[in-house]
Amino acid sequence: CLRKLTETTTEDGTPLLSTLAKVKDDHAKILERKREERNMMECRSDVTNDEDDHPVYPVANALIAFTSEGLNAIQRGFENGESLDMFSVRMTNPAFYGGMARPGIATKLNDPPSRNYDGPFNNPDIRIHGLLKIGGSSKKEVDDRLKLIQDTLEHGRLISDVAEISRIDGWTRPKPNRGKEHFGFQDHISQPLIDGIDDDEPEILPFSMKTDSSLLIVSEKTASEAPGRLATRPPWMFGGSFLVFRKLEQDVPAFEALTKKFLEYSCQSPGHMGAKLMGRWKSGAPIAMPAFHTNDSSDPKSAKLINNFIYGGDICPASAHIRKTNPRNLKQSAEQNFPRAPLAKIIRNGIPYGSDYNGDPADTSKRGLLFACYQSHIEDGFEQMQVDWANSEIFPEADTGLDPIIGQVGQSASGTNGNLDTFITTNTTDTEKGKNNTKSVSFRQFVTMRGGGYFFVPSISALHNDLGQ
Ligand code: N7H
Repeated sequence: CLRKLTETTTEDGTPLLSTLAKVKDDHAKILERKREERNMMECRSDVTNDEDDHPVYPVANALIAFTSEGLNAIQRGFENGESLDMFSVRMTNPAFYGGMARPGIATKLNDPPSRNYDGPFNNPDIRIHGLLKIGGSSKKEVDDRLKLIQDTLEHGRLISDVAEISRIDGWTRPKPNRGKEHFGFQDHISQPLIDGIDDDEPEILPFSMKTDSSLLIVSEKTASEAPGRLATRPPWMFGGSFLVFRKLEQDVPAFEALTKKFLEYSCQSPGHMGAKLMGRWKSGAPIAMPAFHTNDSSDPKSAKLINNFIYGGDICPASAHIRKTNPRNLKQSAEQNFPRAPLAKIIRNGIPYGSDYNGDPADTSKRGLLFACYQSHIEDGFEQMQVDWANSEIFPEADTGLDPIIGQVGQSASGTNGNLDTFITTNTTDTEKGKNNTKSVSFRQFVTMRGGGYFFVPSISALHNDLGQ
């Protein structure tokens, strides 16, 4: 049935499943294909315009990913003696194999107990084998694509006991907050630039963000550098990537209540306090750039163009979310203390869920971010960022404090989040350097994990040749 899925095409002839490009592909070909796709989109006649008069292309894309339990289930179904070499998968990818709740890591992630997750993650009887991730220009496109996939699966009678697909919907927020997450910040600005693939996008080239593709896509190059020493990654994994999915609930009133206390923290406005916590103003303008030390940029469209900066003074606190998760230019001492830091590269692609907060503190409906990120080693990527950086008060140096946005301190037995302690700097000019300008901030953690998992997204050819026996 997996083979059927990879062979199925949509009406316009594009493959049903699109996944990350195979790393061994000729990079020139990938670039050429990107250009062709762009041209094709520009020539399409079936486009409508949105309220801002931007073209809306009726497109959808999908990927399929598996947990280690899912891969084991596929292996058990093989009838011809073929093997996915699950021993090597396990030895070389312990984080993926053991999962997000494995002993040893759960306490470091500080995730809440699974009984406090949302369904289906709170049901210990549900064994999650895989994930279909479908993106589209409208709900209709997504529904149609899902139906096509379900029909293919049913028709193939292969996963006949897929009892139920548990569905989680996310969507871009309505105007004027399109492109922003629930706290109100422009998202999807900064991503690593993949060597050989993003070379034609110099205008957004940030210093120190060029990334070897092998940190994002499993390749022959890193097969033997994997954490387990007794094995190498089986070749069918090459060209695939590990997907970390987390449903992260955001307490918007709590975030807003904290930023309204801006005077206590020597900030100039709630927006300024938010920028100190995030490292960017809501428009996306980085507070570390001189033009935005005290002012927001009003044009979110320029956010990508102003991603080319490094951290110098203390205007952007070292704890700020974007500085914690991508410190860009670490001091030599920090590089020595955190030698694996250069390997922490992820491609993020999350989407908000839940309705917009209507400003009424009595609004108790749930909302947040369906966080997704890709990497070639979960230990070096997501786990290093969450455990060693965001949850640590000493990254990149002593007295930095936790990441105020995603730092996790754990929950009490009754399900109440603990207090998160961090520091922000109060400087507004680069001349006021030094630790005298820091204020400690303590508040109840306002982002809460509500479930998720570790998945492997195989390449199209692996789906076709190796998994779809
Ligand atoms: Fe973050 N937010 O919307 O408030 N994140 N993030 N993130 N994040 C970033 O640069 C946010 C989360 C990274 O290169 C921006 O695209 C929220 C996790 C990284 O300068 C904003 C949640 C992890 C970057 C947010 C959340 C990361 C980044 C600025 C959870 C990894 C790039 C926009 C609810 C463990 C930094 C942008 C760089 C940027 C938000 C989660 C990582 C606005 C609300 C779990 C690497």
